[in-house]
Amino acid sequence: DGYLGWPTGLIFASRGCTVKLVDNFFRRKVTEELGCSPLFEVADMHARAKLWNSLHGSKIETEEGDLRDFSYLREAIIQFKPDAVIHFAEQPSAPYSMSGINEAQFTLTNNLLGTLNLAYAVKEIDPDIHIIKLGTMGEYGTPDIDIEEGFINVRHKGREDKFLFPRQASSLYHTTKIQDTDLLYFYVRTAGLRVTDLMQGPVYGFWVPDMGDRTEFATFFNYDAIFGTVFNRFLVQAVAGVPLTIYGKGNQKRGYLNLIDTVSCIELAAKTPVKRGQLRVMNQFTEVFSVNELADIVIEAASKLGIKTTKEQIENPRKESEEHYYNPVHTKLEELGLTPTRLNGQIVVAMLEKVMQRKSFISESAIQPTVRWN
Ligand code: USQ
Repeated sequence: DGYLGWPTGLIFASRGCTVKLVDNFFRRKVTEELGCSPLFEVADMHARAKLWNSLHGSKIETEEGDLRDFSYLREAIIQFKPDAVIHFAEQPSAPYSMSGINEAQFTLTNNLLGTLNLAYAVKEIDPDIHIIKLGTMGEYGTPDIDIEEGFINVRHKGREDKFLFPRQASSLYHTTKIQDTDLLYFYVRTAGLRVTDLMQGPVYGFWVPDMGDRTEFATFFNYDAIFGTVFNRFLVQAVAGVPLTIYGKGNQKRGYLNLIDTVSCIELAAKTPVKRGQLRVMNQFTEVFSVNELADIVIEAASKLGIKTTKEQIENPRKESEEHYYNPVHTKLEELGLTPTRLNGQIVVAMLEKVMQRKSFISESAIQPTVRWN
C-alpha cells in the first residue's frame, strides 16, 4: 500500500505476473494520526487493485496482513506459492524511529521481527523463493573511503578475507536496516536462502508509466518532515511558497533515484534470481547530489514556472556529517540493464506542475522538522 510497494505491484502485474500485495496499513494509520497526509489522494488498496484488474485483466490480489504474525505469513506463502517475495514492510522513516521510545520499539520490532519471520517462513516452506529486501545506502553511513557494493576484501596481518562492507548508521531506523542485512546473511549462510539486498538512496517522484493518467493509481507521496524524502519535500515547499529547508550546511551528499528507476531495479533483481546460499547486495541509486545542489535544481525549475523560491539553512535536527567524502560504487544494476532516469529541468518542471494542481491541499504545518536528535 506504500510509496514504493504499490507502483512495484503495478509493474509486475503489467508484465503478466500474478501479484499479491500484503500490508498492515501502518503508513496510512500513522500519517493520519500525525496529521501528515500524502499530497495526492490514495485510494484504498483493495479498491484500486480491483480497478486495475478490471482495466487490465491482470491479477493483483490484496490482503491485510502483518509480517510480525508468523502464522499469518507462513499460511500466506503456502497458499500463494511465490517465486519471489519483495520485502517493503519495514518502518522506513529515520525521524519516526528517533521520535520516542514507543516509535523506537516499534521500528526495531517491526523491522527485525518481520524480516526474521520472512526468512524463517521461506526456509521452512521453500528456500528457493527469492527474497528481495529493500535496504538503504544509509547502512554504510558516510565513511572516508569509497563505498563498495556490499562486500569488501580486508587484508589483515598478511591474510585476506571478504566481509560485508563496514556499516555505521546515523538513525535507529538505518541501524535496524544493518541488523536485517545481518539477519538475512545469517540465513543465507546457514539455510542456503537466496537473497538480494537493495541498498537504496532517497527516492523522488510520484509517477511510473504503468499508472497512466489515472489518479486512482496515485502512490503515497509524503512531503512532511517525518515521511517525506528531501527532494519531494522541496518540490512541495517551492509550490507552497516557503523557503526550502536545508538542514545545516546542506553539503550532505546522498545517492538519489527516480521512483521509475526504483521499480525498474526491483524488476531487474527479480528477473535475475541469485543462487541458493548467496546474498547479493546492489547499491540502488543513479546520481549523487548534495542537499544544496538538489535545492538549486528545484529553484531553477520553479523559476521557469514563474515561482520565486529561496533556500534557508536551518539548524540540522539530525546528527549527521554535513561535510564528508562520498564515492559509492553503483555498477551492478546498470550491468543488469538499468537505464537511469536523470534528474533534469524538464522532469522537475513536470513534477512541479502536478504538485501545483494540489497546492490548496498542502499543509504548511507539516513542513518544518519537529523531531530532533542533534
Ligand atoms: N534533508 C534536508 N532538508 C529536508 C529533509 C532532509 O536537508 O527538509 C537532508 C537530510 O538531513 C539528509 C538528506 O537530506 O542529509 C536526505 O534526507 P531524507 O529525509 O531524504 O532521507 P533519509 O532520512 O536518509 O531517508 C530516506 C528514506 C529511507 C531511505 C533513505 C536512503 O526515508 O527509507 O532508507 O532515504 S539514504 O538516505 O541513502 O539512507
